[in-house]
Amino acid sequence: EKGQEKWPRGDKKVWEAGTRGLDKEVPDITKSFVNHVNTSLALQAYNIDDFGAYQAAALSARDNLIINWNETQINFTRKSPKRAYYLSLEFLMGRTFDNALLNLGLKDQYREGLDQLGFNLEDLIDQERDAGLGNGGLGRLAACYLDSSASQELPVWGYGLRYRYGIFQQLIAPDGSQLEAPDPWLQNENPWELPRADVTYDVRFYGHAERLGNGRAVWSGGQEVLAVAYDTMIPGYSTKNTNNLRLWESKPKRGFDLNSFNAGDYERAIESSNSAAAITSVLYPNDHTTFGKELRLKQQYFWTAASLADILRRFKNLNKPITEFPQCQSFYCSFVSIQLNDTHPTLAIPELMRLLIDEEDVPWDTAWGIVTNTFFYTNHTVLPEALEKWPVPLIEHVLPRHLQIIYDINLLFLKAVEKKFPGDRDRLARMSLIEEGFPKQVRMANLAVVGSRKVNGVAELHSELLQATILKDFVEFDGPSKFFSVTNGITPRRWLDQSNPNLSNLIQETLQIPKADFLKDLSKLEGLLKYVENPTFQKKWAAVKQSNKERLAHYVEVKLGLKVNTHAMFDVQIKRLHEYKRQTMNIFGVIHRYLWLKDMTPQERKKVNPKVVFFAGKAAPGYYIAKLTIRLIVNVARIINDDPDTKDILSLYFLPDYSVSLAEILIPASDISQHISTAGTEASGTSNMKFCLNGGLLLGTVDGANIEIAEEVGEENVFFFGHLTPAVEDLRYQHLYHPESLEQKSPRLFRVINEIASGRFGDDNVYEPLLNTIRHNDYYLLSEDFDSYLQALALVDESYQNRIEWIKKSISTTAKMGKFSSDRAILDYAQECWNIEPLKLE
Ligand code: T68
Repeated sequence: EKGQEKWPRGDKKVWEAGTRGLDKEVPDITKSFVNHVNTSLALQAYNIDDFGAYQAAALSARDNLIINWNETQINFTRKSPKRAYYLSLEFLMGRTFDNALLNLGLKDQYREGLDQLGFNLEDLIDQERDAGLGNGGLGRLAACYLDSSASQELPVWGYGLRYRYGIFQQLIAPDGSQLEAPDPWLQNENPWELPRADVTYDVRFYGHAERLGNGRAVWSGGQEVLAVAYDTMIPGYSTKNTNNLRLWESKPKRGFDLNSFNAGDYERAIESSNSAAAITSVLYPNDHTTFGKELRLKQQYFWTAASLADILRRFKNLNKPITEFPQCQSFYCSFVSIQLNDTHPTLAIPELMRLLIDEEDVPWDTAWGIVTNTFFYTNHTVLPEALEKWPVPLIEHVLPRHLQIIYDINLLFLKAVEKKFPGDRDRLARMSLIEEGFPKQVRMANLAVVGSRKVNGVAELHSELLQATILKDFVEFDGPSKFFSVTNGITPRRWLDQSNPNLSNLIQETLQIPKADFLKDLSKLEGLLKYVENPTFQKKWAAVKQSNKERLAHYVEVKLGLKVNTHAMFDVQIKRLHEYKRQTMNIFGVIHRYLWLKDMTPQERKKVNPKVVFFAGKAAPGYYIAKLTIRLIVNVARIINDDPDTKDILSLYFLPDYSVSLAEILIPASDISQHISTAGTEASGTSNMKFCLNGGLLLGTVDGANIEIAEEVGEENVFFFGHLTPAVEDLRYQHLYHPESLEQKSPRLFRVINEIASGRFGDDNVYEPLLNTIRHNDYYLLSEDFDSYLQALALVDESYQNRIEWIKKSISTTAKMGKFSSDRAILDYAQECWNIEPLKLE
């Protein structure tokens, strides 16, 4: 007993039994954990901390994944089904450990085993750094789709880049503005990846391309860089199927230049090796803007070239004729479909042409037939500034052979357009892959459309807008059947079971079905509708929300040292900072509320329901107006939270460094969330789905997937406001040519803006450029929507007063979210595009 006191943590007997590894009393998990502590980490019970324990537990969970992964991949190789590849420059995975345990169905066992060894599972989960290899919705969508592909047992691989630095870490400076710091997420070994030293490809840049006269060309010289594969296991939920995400790292082909080194020119010697390694060094932190930087182009080519080489090599192992590479008449003679996640991987189109023509000696027409049956293109935005264009001289310099191929594709394409629409020169100019100007530019969206079999938008409205605006000419040329819509989805494993275990448990206990039943068929949530009127169930539902609000409050207290009133309504807006998403309107709304409260007598204030507003999100480092918005939010928070008149009924928090794992805490705690983009600008949105799945109500504009959410859950359960898409163009025109004074348009907005300008929230003049965007042309129509926004907020307040009615809305919302599972979305792609079928590992 005395020795027991000195034992550092957990049960000494269990540690000892685990070390011996023979004791039948000790579960395998314990043995494997202790074994990893002792061998992989060379630690002991005496010197292991939570981080070490996380590593050991992760390695032991990984052992399970590796076995399933191997068996799945061998099964795919043996049965050679048609496969789909998801090419995405971003995979915003977040944490893996918790998700792996849930998908493996081992979470409870691990919790128990670790407890005996003196560790708390939740604390270990918190040790993991997010894999932040993405900016926002587009990257997180890719991650949800991988989870669904594995869970639906579909033969799908992801291909991306292994950035050494992910999305920057956001800090808030003393003056309230955003600062950026690097995100060295790989600093402490990443247990979830397997380096594949044997899977490498050479990738060429620069040099020159010489046509041979027979359609082929030789591309030589320039710089060669090595692509090395790293594999990440993607476990399916409640299946052994485990898919693969292959990320490429760039390395110098040879260590360094020995000649220069020997000549004493050390800098020269390592220069080329540095430039090779630089390609995968960092994720570009811009969403919705393009910069035309050479390194970004090199990233795109490096990744598509390595991925295509890998896909082609796998296909060639099958010894099938090359024409069977993509879609053909019969399901059984086609092997590859490739999804392009936005235009970022569009170079895959000329690259596959190059491989087929120059390396495989395939004639142009055959090659073009293969290419145009292989690729599928998803568009994620109609914002003009986000449509990728690359200067022709830059492509010519970096990828001379690809520019030739792009010009050849364009020539044949424009001939076909001319044939269908003779003499329509404007149309030719609009549809050309090359935009005239100084310099000329390659239009990547046009290239993606021309080179793909099908093209889709990410929600109904967005797909309609695409076809009516930026792709109109292409619809007229190709016919409407090439264009369709797949509404985005989210994985209920992470966004319900993992992030909100209390709700998931309540649902299971209420529906009395195994969790896997509703987590893999989200429409089963409709079963909850039977309980909407049940007072006991309502109480339990409210108690879960309350516990999630307390969890968030605890996070805020630990991270920011601030106390949050958990009896208030929680109002949340979390997303990338962007003018079109209108965080500005939200903060103006908060200021309006503050002024309104200040105008009241203390008695009147007592009758107001308390409210807490949360913001989180990053601004692109070069996006000045978005960064000013953050600064304004932070400074307004300082004033409001400190005002004794109002602080009990209104408070405001900007939570720094928004991430997937922070979203997992914020979303389940929300009563109401805001999705308030100018109509027609948000392609879909996916956090709207996450909030509603977790019983948070939606306040939003008639935009993106908000519309379909309302269709599913019923308009009576969402708070809509603002102008509709068809009005937006006219309003912008009016703003430009017949501007009305802000004072007339919205006196309330006028007052808010004047209060900011007067220096009430500090820094009198710094906000002028932000305020001017609204005073002047107000492109995102804040002044047009502000009053109806305030009305909607008032309606939210009123509805929240009737708590029972609110809870009923909340339950009904969750119950009707089945459509928004990413399982549905991925099956849409599998059927509409890829023509692939599940292949279950028995
Ligand atoms: C988002 N796009 C859409 N882009 O804005 C959102 N862009 O409505 C939609 O729900 C989501 O995609 C998924 O479809 C993005 O997130 C980017 O992050 C991005 C990154 C680099 C370049 C351009």
